[in-house]
Amino acid sequence: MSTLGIAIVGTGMIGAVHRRAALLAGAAVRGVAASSAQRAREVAQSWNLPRAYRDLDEVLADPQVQVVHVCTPNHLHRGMAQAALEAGKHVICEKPLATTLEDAKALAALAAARGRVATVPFVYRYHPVVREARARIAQGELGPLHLIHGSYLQDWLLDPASNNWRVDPALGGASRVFADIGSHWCDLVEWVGGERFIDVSAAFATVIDERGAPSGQSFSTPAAGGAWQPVTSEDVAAAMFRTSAGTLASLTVSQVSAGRRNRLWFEIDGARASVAFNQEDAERLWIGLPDQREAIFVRGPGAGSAEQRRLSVLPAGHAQGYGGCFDAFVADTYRAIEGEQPQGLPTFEDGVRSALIVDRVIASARTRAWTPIG
Ligand code: SOE
Repeated sequence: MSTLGIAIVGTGMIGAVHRRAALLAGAAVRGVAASSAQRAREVAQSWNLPRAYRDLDEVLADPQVQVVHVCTPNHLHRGMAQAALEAGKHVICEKPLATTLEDAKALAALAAARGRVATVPFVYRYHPVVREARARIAQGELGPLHLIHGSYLQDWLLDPASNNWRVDPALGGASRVFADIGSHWCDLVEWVGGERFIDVSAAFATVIDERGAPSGQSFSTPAAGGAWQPVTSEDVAAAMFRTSAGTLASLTVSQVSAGRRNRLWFEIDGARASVAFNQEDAERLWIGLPDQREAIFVRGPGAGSAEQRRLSVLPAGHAQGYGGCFDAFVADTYRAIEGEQPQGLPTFEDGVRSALIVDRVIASARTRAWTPIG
């Protein structure tokens, strides 16, 4: 495999995660672009990179860059990913792919027309035990599905002093908590369960009406001072879905649930068995069985499905986790650029699917009605 040259655009918490994953996958990080030339210089120095790009145009003009990682606030995704594709680059674009369904569709069409690899980090697909759950369901171990349920809860916006660009719909998009983290849950359970949602009934609530001045990165400690601002995006949401096979699903999402830092949890209950997964305890898959039995499948390279083994790069008992998912996702994106076809790689098409679900969830919350997804 030849060394890929990559550039990272956006230097917040997630830009640093992309950088570590790129390095581990053997790419050469050529440089970084940020919200200002000064910030790009500071980050390039601390990351020990050859270049601090003044802006995106400079990134795209660099012939040593084959892949652009778009890690900026959501409202910039469309323009940046489009420019990168038009310049012939492969693109990894943070989720949500775009803040509207139309923009997400336009990006996916462009990536297909240009024949570029274009992926979106729905990285929870890369937990090895998630792959195990998917394989067991695909093999029929659970039988027909009866129910899908779960939640994705965080608390980094619990303090009214906390604020962030995501809270502002002009920068984050019309939906906040659902588009930011509900999108992960929907991608995950559709992919694991193999059934697609066709209808939704959703409700949103903003429980903190005013927040301090926007500051800092996601999950950072709020800074004091600044004028308080009214909040219009949702802090919590509840949604019911129905799949094409008729299975009911329910989801609760929140960024204001004390003590829940990044707890994505789902359970899929079938006629013969159930499986449950907790992102904060991701070394184990719970398997519920009839006749007073239950089992735990432990992550590791020595047992289980082929994909579970492939992604278990450390022995059982040596925890992997979120960072490992990101590393595997980025490595698979680069493998796709080299012509391989890694299983379960989330692409711009998955970004469009997610944008469609978010669009329909928003419509349902506004109209208070069951709304078709399609
Ligand atoms: C913030 O809520 C965030 O960083 C999301 O944007 C990510 O997609 C999720 O993986 C963790 O939380």
